[in-house]
Amino acid sequence: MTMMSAVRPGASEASRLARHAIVDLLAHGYVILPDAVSAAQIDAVGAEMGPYFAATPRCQGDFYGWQTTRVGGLLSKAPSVQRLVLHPQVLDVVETILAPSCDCIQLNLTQGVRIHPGERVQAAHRDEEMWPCETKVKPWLVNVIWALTDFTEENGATLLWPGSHNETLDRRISPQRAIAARMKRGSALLFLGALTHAGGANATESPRDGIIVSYCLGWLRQYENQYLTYPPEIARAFPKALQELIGYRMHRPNLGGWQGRCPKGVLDGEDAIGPHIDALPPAIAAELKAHYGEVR
Ligand SMILES: O=C(O)CCC(=O)C(=O)O
Ligand SMILES: [Fe+2]
Repeated sequence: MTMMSAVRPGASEASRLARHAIVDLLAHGYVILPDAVSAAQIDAVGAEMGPYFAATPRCQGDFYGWQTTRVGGLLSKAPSVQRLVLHPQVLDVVETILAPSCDCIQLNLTQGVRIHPGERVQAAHRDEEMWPCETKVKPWLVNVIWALTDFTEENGATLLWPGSHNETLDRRISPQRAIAARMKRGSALLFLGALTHAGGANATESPRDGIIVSYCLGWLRQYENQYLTYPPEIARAFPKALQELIGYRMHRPNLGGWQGRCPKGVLDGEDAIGPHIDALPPAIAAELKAHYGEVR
């Protein structure tokens, strides 16, 4: 056994952990993956985020908070976040939950959240509230909060209302029912977009830092406009998997195109003058073929 395999789960161990995580996430609405990345990886993210947390003014608003600093567009500001977004076990869990309801999942946002000393408890909410649709039969969003500092009850660990994803939203839900997502830095909290939760109050002298990585169904409007945040000249340098996650990909049938073709064409320098080309899932393609027969 090598050093690596002694400290890192092998492929089958990782997929067993992912299966457990999926069961917990669906049952309780959240799950914590302890030590999901190494201290070195979290150090790198923290070092890249430091100057942005320091330079960005505090938020303004009763949702965002008044003693909180938020930073968006992390894939280019803090490139180490790219590895968090592409974390294989997290992606495995998220895809299992969201992929059945879309052609492909997408990145909804990346956001650094620094809760400063003195910040009050955020109002209870659901992250799926941004899409004003009464009933959502299946999950539309899975959020991940990566702990850059330890999360404690005292410093503002995210508050969660276990099981609330099966209830209707109650903004005045009892605080007694909430639990604090205590976790060590390098751990990841995953929760469903329908789970009632809130950023915690920070009663300590030090900031609480986290990174939100949010994934959603590929046919929804993204919270963070990914194409303005990562225009082609920036996105071109990203790994293909990341380009696709932010939306440089067609969502079949025929959604999110550029000039009637796959938006990846922009990154590849394709000519804007060209044919519209069907991007259909196999079932619809077969239906249309059956409708017309083989003759074109
Ligand atoms: O930072 C946190 O703990 C949670 C923040 C949150 O829920 C949000 O901003 O939507
Ligand atoms: Fe939230």
